[in-house]
Amino acid sequence: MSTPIGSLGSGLGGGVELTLYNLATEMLRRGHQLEIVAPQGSISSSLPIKQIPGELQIPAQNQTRTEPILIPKNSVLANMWDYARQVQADYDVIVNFAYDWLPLYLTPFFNTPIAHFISMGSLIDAIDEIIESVAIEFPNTIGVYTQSQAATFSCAEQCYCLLNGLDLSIYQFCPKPTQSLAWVGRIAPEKGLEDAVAAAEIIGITLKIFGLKQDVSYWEKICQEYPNAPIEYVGFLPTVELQKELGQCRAVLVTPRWIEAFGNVAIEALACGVPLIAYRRGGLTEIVQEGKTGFLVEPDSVQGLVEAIKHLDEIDRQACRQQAETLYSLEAMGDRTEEWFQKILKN
Ligand code: HBI
Repeated sequence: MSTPIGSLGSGLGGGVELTLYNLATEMLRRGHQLEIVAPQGSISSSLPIKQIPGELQIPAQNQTRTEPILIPKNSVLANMWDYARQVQADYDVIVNFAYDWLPLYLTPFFNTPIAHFISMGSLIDAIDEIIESVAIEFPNTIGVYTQSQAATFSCAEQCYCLLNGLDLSIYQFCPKPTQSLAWVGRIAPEKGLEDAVAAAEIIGITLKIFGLKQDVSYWEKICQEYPNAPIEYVGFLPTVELQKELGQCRAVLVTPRWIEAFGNVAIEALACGVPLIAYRRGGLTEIVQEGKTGFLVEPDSVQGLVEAIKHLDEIDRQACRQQAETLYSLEAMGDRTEEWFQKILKN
């Protein structure tokens, strides 16, 4: 059951689109049958998709914490779950990828068990409340990316950590990098790009910037504030091109201002053998293996970034690729997911 904020392939669903796509691919490879239920316009060459019409849901991160739950007329979310109600007997488990109140509220009304994949930390009180009550009434049914994301809810101990998974065959290991550093992500204030630019200016190493200029005024402010910084805006690249460019970099700087549930960019970098220099914040604290595959830095400390860059030669790039293969392959993610489903079906 996909996210109701956009059709699959639109990118509106962010990281959770990738997680759903990778998990579905891996489950099919393992011989499971499945159908993806998603908003009208969702496309996929290889996956069975049931498209549902209706009004998209508002992104939860655009709402305030105390805002009431809003369901539009002809809600695609409601239509998706009415379809699920009708076909539920055909399935052993229903997997919910929506970060929304309705699917969680509907859990007791369904006969087929529902596995909820919660894709962000705590954002809205009414959603926190329903997550916590489902976690208690239906043990093991709340899945998250990381412990630090789970810790933003009161039911942290009841959450099952799935981490994330990538198709590693797309990512080529690069043993010999250029001198450049990298920063990857949506160019928006919560991603803290200005710190990476400031660090690049202090240390005098080129910083290659990959990603969508989502907030242009934010980008322009950085260019005005650091006119002499050695930065190169590469743009938003599709995965195959991104990994080729990213792999050539000495390290990637990950500077989130908010608790990121996971860090897709971080595991993509590891998959290419690129060490991580990241703020000690959110999911990144469970990805970076200190001193082995990168360095965790005091949050919001530009000096901390500069210090870490000076120690980069201590990191073995092969160890970075190895961590991705051990923890973030589709097989590893598939194992964790099957284990999760088994736990739920044993309830
Ligand atoms: N907001 N209401 C709502 N529902 C979602 O499923 C949702 C969202 N905001 C962001 C989002 N999903 C995903 O892009 C992130 O969880 C990755």
